[in-house]
Amino acid sequence: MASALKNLSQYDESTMPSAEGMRFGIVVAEWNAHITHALYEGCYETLLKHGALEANIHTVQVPGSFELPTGAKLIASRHSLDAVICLGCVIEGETRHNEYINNAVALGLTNLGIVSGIPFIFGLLTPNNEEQALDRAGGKHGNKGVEAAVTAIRMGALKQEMSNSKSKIGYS
Ligand code: DLZ
Repeated sequence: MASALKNLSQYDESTMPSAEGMRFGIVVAEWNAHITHALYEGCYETLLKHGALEANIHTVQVPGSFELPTGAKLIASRHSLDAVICLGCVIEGETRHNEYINNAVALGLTNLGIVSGIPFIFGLLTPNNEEQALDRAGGKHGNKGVEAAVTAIRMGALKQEMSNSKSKIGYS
């Protein structure tokens, strides 16, 4: 659903699993830091709000959004994690750099998730201009960092549930 119709910070709290005992990685891109740091704040606060412990949240910064998948792989190699949240903001410019970066991040995180079985969450803003970015980083459309944290908790719970279940997809 287009975010014109949706506030990215709104979700049904009554259906949220507890994040107590879950371990998270957060990777934050430094490009457009005034935006990505606002995403980070929303993300971090939401994890804590649902019971995650500060000691179980590991954060790294990477130079730009293109580096998010590599940063995500590095942090997942270092810690045992239930989900990795990637936060960045690629603003459209005069060239098509944004398309290359956004597609690379989407593909990179998809591949990491499928290969590892760890949820890698796409918390990348892809706005046409700075105003659209601000609207989604604590402005009138909420905060995509909150949405990314909510998705991470839900997927972390699914991962834990499937790890404990005998019936898995596959041949073994
Ligand atoms: C080069 C670049 C440009 C032009 N724009 C952005 C942007 O809007 N947001 C962002 O996160 N990163 C940008 N980058 C940097 C790339 O993501 C990457 O860090 C460099 O191309 C080096 O690999």
